[in-house]
Amino acid sequence: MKHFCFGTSLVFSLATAVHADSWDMPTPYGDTTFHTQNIAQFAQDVASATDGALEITVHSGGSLFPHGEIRNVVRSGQVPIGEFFLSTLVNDDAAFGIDSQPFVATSYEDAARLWSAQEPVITELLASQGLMPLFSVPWPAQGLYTNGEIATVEDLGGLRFRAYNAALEEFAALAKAAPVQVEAPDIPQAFATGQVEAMVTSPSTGVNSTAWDFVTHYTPIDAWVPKNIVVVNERAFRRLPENVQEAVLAAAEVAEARGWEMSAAEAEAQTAVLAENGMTIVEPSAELTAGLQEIGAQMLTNWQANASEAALSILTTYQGQ
Ligand code: PCA
Repeated sequence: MKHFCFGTSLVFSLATAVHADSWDMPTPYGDTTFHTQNIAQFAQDVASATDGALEITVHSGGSLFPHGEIRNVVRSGQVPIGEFFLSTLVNDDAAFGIDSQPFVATSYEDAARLWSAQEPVITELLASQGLMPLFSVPWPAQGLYTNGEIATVEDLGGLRFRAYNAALEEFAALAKAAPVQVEAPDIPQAFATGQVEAMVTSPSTGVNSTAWDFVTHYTPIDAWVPKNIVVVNERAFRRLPENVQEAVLAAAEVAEARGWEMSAAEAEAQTAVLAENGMTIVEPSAELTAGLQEIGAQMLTNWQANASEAALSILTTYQGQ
């Protein structure tokens, strides 16, 4: 009997070992970022729903792969899963970039409607690369960080301006500022060394990078609500046992809903943290808003000129809703 028990537990543990999968997951943002915290919870949810059959190890802050490589390494299968800023894929297809166009969707409500129009289009585009989206979560609306008040677009002229994607580069250039690409974890260093002197980002990233150490003013222009996305390599996903696949999809759905809620809570709370740390929060002047809207209109015209039929359909679906 004893012998039999031993045999059974050995077989059982071998079976567990064979079926247990362990996934490395590169992400671009640091551990204090709410996106990273949401993903850590997602990984925990998957591990507990599958009794440890799938363990996801999150490598945050670009520590395993730099942000710009994450899509490619998931695509090639070097890692099975990863997170990145969705609109960085705009060179593949304009469809990926619509959420970073100024004044298209500026509230969570609009961002959610835009995402429901965008999701089927980008799902198909990603499928052609062997990728499958799991969930997408927005950042709070993007605001302006500067030294001193910015009353008009002209006040941005000549400033070395931190950018995180092509749209923000275009935005800075149209404002006659000088765009410099800097990843979020490198923001404090870029300001400290004078590489940049102004930026547009969320209150979350402002707080995560202690913006009050290098800028005095925050202007909530709330011009766009860009998203991160978590994707899996489709072959890696299909290799998982069916019940594990189901657990991943269920946890992803929960993570998307939780992430949107976290984002909305951050928008207010982190703006308050900027103020508590001595930053001056200035509502944008009518003149500044009008100037930024002109830039947005120009950018959207350029986006449309580069957009595929499928990308254009996102805008018509969204605007028709
Ligand atoms: N934070 C990220 C992307 C948008 C945001 O709010 C960043 O600044 O890189």
